[in-house]
Amino acid sequence: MENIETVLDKFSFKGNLIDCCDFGSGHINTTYIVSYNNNGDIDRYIVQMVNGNVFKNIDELMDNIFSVTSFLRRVIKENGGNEKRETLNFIKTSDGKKYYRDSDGDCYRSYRFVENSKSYDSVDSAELFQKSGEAFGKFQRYLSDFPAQTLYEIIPNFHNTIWRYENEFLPSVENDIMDRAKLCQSEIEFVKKRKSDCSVLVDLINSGDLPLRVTHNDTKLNNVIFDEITGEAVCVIDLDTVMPGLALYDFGDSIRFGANTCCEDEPDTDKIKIDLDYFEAYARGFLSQAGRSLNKCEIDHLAFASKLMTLECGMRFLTDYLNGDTYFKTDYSEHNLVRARDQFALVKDMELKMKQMEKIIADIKY
Ligand code: ADP
Ligand code: GN1
Ligand code: MG
Repeated sequence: MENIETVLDKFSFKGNLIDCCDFGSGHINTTYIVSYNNNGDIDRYIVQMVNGNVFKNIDELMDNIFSVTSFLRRVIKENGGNEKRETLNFIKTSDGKKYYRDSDGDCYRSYRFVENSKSYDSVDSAELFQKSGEAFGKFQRYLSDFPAQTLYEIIPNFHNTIWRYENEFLPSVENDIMDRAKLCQSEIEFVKKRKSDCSVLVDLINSGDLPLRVTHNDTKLNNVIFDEITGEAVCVIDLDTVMPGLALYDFGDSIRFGANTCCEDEPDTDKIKIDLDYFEAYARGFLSQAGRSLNKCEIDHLAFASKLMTLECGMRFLTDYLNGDTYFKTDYSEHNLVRARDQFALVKDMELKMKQMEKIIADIKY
């Protein structure tokens, strides 16, 4: 990794660099916020080193992001919005490239920081969560005419849960390269007992009941930014995994993260529950924007998808723990195991409340 100032010199930022700090709390990329004094105006940019272990083809990744954001800019303008705030605006390098590859092979990209905005790592009110549901629902609606076949599948099988079970989870248990399986037998069994859940959505795609749409695929609350002054959702960020997918993945992953009463690495699993008020608030927000374009099979599986995305994410954390923490950023050696346990505690609570979750969805008018 080159010195960050050497990297910044490759972009066409105007003015003098006054500050560069680590930023954000994503599990994948390394994010900085940089400030430039441009004749007395302070211009701020996000600069990110893209995780090359996760994203193998940066050209395809950046092509996807540039085509999606240009499409969104047009639709936002047509709908009377502000395209400078409501989608990411990327900055090319001084030699006109979409990213900079340094001498070690690490890749960096940059976009304008949306001023007076913030992201949240946990939900602090049902109202905030409802707004994030509106933002992701609108994101999907705005991309409904995007030609999906022109997008690269950046991480194949990203939410193909049964594929992850068979090709990632089971091999990690069998190979047990860190000799950690003995420390998580009950968690391994928890996943194995739910194998039949893993194929439900994939089977419905194959039978033609669930349509592929252009989806975000990583709809954590901290991938939406909010206006610091008005409190309204401004923009959906972290576009690395925008690909053809299911509306159910986007809905379920948001619930997994935001309707949990605790954060993703709460040490006390007894505190972990699904908050049904938050579940309802998000569903209202999401359906108010995207509901009319969804079919009955999609609506009928919203509650189940919330449980499945939680199970899948827990399985991914557990797989990474067994593989020696090579995918997600971790702060301590048990971090991925703690995260996996939390997801499974949430799955258990959703299983208890599944009927109530289904009724909440059935009662929403949109
Ligand atoms: P990762 O793939 O690592 O999650 P993100 O693109 O989501 O990377 O960025 C990491 C974090 O940085 C986000 O979760 C968010 O908290 C923060 N972030 C990124 N861009 C902005 C922005 N324009 N305004 C506020 N926060 C931002
Ligand atoms: C990662 O990049 P971030 O932190 O928004 C991961 C998601 C997981 C999430 C779990 C590309 O999201 O799939 O659900 O962590 N992103 C990728 O917190 O794998
Ligand atoms: Mg993120």
